[in-house]
Amino acid sequence: MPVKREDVLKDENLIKNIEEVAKDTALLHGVLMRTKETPNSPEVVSYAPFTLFPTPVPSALFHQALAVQTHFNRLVDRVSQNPGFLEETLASTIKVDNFTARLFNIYKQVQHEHHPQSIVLGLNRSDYMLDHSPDGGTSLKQIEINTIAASFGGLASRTPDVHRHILKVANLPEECNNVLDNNPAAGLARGLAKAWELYGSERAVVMFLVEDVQRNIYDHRYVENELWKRNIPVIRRQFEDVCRTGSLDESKRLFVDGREVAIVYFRNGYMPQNYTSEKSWEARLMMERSLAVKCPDISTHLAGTKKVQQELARRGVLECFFPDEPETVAQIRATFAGLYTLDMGEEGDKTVAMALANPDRYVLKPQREGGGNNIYGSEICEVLENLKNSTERTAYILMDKIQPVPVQNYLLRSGGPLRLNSCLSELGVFGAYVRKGKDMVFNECVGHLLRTKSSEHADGGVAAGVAVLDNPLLV
Ligand code: GSH
Repeated sequence: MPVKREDVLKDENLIKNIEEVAKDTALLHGVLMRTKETPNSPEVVSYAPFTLFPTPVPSALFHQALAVQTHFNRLVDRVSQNPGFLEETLASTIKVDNFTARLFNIYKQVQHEHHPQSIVLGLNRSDYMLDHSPDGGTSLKQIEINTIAASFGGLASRTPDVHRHILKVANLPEECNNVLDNNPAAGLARGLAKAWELYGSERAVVMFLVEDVQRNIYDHRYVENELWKRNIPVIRRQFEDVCRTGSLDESKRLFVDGREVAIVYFRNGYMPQNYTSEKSWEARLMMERSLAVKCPDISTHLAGTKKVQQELARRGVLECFFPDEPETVAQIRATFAGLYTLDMGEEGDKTVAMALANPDRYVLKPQREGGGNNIYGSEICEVLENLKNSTERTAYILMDKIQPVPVQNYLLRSGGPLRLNSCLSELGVFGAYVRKGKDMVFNECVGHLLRTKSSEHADGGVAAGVAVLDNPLLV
């Protein structure tokens, strides 16, 4: 008799056995994180948090997300190349949001300088949830697109084997075929390698710009080691190292610790608190001015703001970016949820009224990355009642709240108890592209990432300690 997933979930003895197998398997396959207590020591590691079982995802929606990714790559790139659009779109935001204003300031400073570098490298991740409408239909809706430090492509390359093994031990071997192979680490590295080759100096390094707390180092190492395999040298440095030892020569080549830097790969710099002093901002400006390829450059970083996301959803805007490609426009637009401006004026006033009348239908989003910043439910009313007549409301955008169907699963987290949870998942798709001058020389969808959290948490990813790694089980 075939075993059913629901029965396995309820079989306490089996689950206990699988729990231990699962943790060992994650360690054996290198699904690793450093611990909270010793984030900078390679002497103590644990498994990165993950689900005991992969989560069912409709195959058609999964493939829809993969298929639209190269279009999103081009969209992000085109937005980043459109100063008029960026300036107009972010005009209200930068008046009230200091972090976006500082990024924008760097953008303006370098805009009027001669651009030494014509190579652009984008590594992003477009995140989606599956929305269930009252009529029973399910659709793919974009939550956001991360254009800086899009993470977990390394660990996601190792989780499919873990879940396949667990499925066998759980007597569900036929489900193994529905967990796909996945290797974003290799794909992200292909993008980095392409940009490095175009930079054209064998000795020049790829510099991962990292935080001082390095719990997620193994995720980085998978990408890093793909580069070393190709004999591309990699260094890891922090803002502080760039401040202390960084310089530009007369051709604007960037040197850090005496090494020429071909690519700055930002795995830091996306939150205000990453800039611990004025010196960090000076370092960001210096890197931006340099001949090094920046991943992302400042305009691509800005293209990933929520305000840009909201403007892109406005009628007619996508058509401006893809004037002769109605199919592309339709594919992208199909993934957009309702997005609403909070700019001052009639339209923004309407958004406020709409949110106050039905707060549970929406999410209020500030211009922040890293998770845990969004506002939900009654808190939306508190914030908007306070800000509704002030320009400060323009620091936010409003978005329809996606309504996914919860799925039962166990979440494994080092040190935490095992509990059957009602869970929600978010599907991320990694994109990589390289442009040289006007030519897109590389544009790929390079893999996926499923993350799952207990449905009691409103938002927050793996790095924030809320979600855990997962795999889609295609159904
Ligand atoms: N600095 C860490 C790293 O580079 O590994 C974390 C970076 C981070 O939080 N990145 C965000 C992300 O992809 C995008 S800005 N988060 C996914 C998650 O935490 O689940």
